Amino acid sequence: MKRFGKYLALGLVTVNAVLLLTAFNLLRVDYSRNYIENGSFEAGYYQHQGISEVTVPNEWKIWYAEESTPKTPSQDDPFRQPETVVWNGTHHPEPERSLFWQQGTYTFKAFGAWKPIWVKLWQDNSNVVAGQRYRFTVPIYPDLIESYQWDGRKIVASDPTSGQHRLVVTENGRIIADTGYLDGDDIPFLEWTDLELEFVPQTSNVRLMVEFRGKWGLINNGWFIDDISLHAVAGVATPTKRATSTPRVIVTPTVPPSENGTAKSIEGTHETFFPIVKTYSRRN
Ligand SMILES: [Ca+2]
Repeated sequence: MKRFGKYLALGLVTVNAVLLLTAFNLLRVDYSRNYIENGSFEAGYYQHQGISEVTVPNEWKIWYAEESTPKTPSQDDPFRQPETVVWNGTHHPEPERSLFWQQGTYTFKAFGAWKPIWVKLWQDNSNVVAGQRYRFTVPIYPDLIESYQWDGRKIVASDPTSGQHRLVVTENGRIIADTGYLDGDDIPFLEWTDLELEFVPQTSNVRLMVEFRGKWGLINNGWFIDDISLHAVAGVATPTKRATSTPRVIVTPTVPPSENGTAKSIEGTHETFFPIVKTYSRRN
């Protein structure tokens, strides 16, 4: 009985120590800090595996589908290598300058003409605090064009499944939060959307990934990303709308629906230990 009491006391001391450590760590959380490194792509870049067509922002890693990557359902042509750039907008003319650059001098662009592409961009972060809620935000602009009018105006891709977008957070290889694949019904083409995902890590190491893909060989499969952030949030946040002075491209979707159909195709999401809050709000 004495030994049982000793173990009980030891257990209580351990639990209290863990609780105190957790409370201490939570007190260290800076709610004003952006925990993403080089989220606006202003801090340099490198060539992925020395490939000049695949430029990656520093602090980020990339994966892209190749011809051998299995196709998605109903896809006909195979995936091909995309081109990616960290684009300097210093001398770029308006109105594109204020459209594709959300913050600073550089924006990230991935694109492919007449070919399906699939890109994942991720960053490992070891500065999060276990038990704290975070919001991962990726402003994204799907530049998915079916054709151009005689005056150069863009005709947006009419099939909402032309573009699929996803945010994923993993911890030691295990998915802890996932938006699932969101197509054009959730992430409208030719405009900015803040794609957001909230999560609560159990450790201080997480991997944050944004993913997008186009399964048709459009005249332009393109995406812009800029001003990515990771912020600690208190409680459960509600969807937010961010004001922007960004002008929207005037688009006249006169092209009839694609023969490939307009059925929404969202693949299964994963069960997670913590509740997920996923929000996406248009920037207008
Ligand atoms: Ca930027």
